[in-house]
Amino acid sequence: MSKRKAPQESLNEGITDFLVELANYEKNVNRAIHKYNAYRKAASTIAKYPNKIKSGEEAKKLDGVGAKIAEKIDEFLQTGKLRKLEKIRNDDTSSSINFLTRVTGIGPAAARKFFDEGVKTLEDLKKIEHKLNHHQQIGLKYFEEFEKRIPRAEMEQMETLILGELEKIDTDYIGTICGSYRRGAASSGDIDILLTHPNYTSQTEKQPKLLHAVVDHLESIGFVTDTLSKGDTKFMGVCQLQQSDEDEEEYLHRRIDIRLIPKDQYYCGVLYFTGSDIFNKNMRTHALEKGFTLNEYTIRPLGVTGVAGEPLLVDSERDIFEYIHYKYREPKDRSE
Ligand code: DCP
Ligand code: MN
Ligand code: MG
Repeated sequence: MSKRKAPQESLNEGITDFLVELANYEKNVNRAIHKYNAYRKAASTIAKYPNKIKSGEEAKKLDGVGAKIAEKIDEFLQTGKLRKLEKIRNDDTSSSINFLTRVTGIGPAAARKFFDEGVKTLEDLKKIEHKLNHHQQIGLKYFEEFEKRIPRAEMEQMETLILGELEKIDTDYIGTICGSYRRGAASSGDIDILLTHPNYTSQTEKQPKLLHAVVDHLESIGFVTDTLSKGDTKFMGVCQLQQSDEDEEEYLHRRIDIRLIPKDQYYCGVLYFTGSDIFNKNMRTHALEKGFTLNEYTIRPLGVTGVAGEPLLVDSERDIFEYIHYKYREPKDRSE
């Protein structure tokens, strides 16, 4: 999961930028996830709107834009700024907590705790490095590098490398780079890899070896450089491409997540981890309206009493769209 989302480029960039800033404030400082979602949703519909918005009234007609956001849009259009945001930016507590959550491994709760202990800046964190857990220490070590987005060309190089190495370990592996990369993004915050193998299904034993073999191999060739966490089905870590003779500069360290998924749940996983998160939410809502419950593992019909039945057979992403009568969308059209 990446921390910094790409800015939304649109005719209404000023508006979408302030909405995203408010969203992050609600999530990181107030831990108000519903408000975070509401601002993100409004930002995403406005980003898609093809005209330059001239008033809050006009914006209010769009999905997810209510009276309060419309009011903020009016204030922004009339004055070029937002008092609420100016206040947040000038507030020591908010800006420090917001900053601390940019370190991977530091969530809103840990950020609040560090702040209460007087830890506010990168320098402060370095001084109490021994108090950080391993994940946070790595987050601190690569702070500047993780802040940089990964250009698509580099994502393509990593995809080629990873899929090539998978083939060397065991030709039966199936791997997909999901996340924003699969949606065609020009840059990505991290690398999200989904992995499966025909020997592993939800009916067999867990097979952590299938994941660890891949991680160990990627480590042995020097691609994976650090581990943040390594479980039976999920690896979170750091990777780096090796510099070649043609390259002028070293590659940066990048965040990489690898998930091992049972074969029968693979396409629900691919769908979920391709996102976007807003697209996922909308699709889940649609599924519920059609009487199905959809998550990152399965799609199940809901009985009259609202109890979920057995998982339906899924052999492709398309199958899932068809079960719920949702028009198929290519990954590049799944921003919301
Ligand atoms: N996801 C989700 N809900 C969340 C977190 C993640 O549905 N709360 C899904 C959708 C995301 C995918 O997982 O697209 C990967 O998560 P990332 O945070 O890595 O998001 P992206 O890859 O889309 O963007 P980025 O380029 O910033 O990494
Ligand atoms: Mn990710
Ligand atoms: Mg990602």
